[in-house]
Amino acid sequence: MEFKNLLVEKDNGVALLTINSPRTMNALNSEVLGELECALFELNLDSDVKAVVLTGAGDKAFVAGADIKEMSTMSSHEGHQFGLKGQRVMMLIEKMTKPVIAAVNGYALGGGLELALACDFIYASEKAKVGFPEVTLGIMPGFGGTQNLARLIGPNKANELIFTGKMINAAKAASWGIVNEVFAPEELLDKAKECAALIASVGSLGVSYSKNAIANGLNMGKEDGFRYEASLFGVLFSTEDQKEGMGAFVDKRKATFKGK
Ligand code: CO8
Repeated sequence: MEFKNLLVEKDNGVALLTINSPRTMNALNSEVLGELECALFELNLDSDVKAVVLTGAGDKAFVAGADIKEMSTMSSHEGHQFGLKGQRVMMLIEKMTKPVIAAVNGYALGGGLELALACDFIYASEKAKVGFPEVTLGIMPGFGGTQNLARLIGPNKANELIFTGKMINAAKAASWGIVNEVFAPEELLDKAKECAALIASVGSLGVSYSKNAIANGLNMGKEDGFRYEASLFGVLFSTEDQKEGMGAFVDKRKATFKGK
């Protein structure tokens, strides 16, 4: 499928999904959100794709937020619908059976940071700046940011970032636990793709079930989470990948996984 605002490239199990509207700092308007929903849905169904890297075009921004110009004239009903549309994209990333790595190459603000936080983890460029400027616009985060940030770094740091509207740099974002690793700008994409390729080379069912266990387990008590993990663990023993992975270890050869 062709997109007006997105680029999709696939190489050896890894899909690179680029939001491509650098003139507006890749801001998320209704059209971009709709295209993201379609692209992510397709990538999730594509059995050749084992991991996705999500980034923004240009050297300034990952995504500088939801589109303020579009939002500025919205009615309460339209704002609600827009919020739900954005949240659908965030939830879709979380529910995808394959990992999505955010490669944050510049500003990740408001809805842009929410998009990065919905991904499974974040790699950032030294030039990245992240924050939630919503309060400076008289609104609050609305694409799941209050929920995802507080769960990720705890309420105190989330409160500070959200209540002040300030931006923090990549080093601070890493020290706060928002970003996994920081790279030189020219290295970021290669490092993200390298990590995605590593994920694409292992048993995709094990990866997918792990993502499921972590995401769902966070909404459960610990004992329920353990039980849930054990049930998924058991299911993997009915798969060809488990036989192949363990058989290859015993035979001292490289495993060839089929995702079945
Ligand atoms: N929306 C629309 N256009 C934008 C946005 C945005 N979020 N960010 C940048 N742009 C546009 C600018 O308007 C400008 O366009 P033009 O050339 O036509 O004037 C172009 O991108 C370049 O921007 P600047 O000239 O401002 O570039 P600078 O390098 O000087 O500054 C900044 C870069 C710091 C990123 C600056 O553009 C900025 O502060 N942008 C806004 C950041 C922001 O406030 N983001 C949060 C938006 S609110 C949000 O995301 C809410 C999410 C939840 C919604 C839930 C709905 C219910």
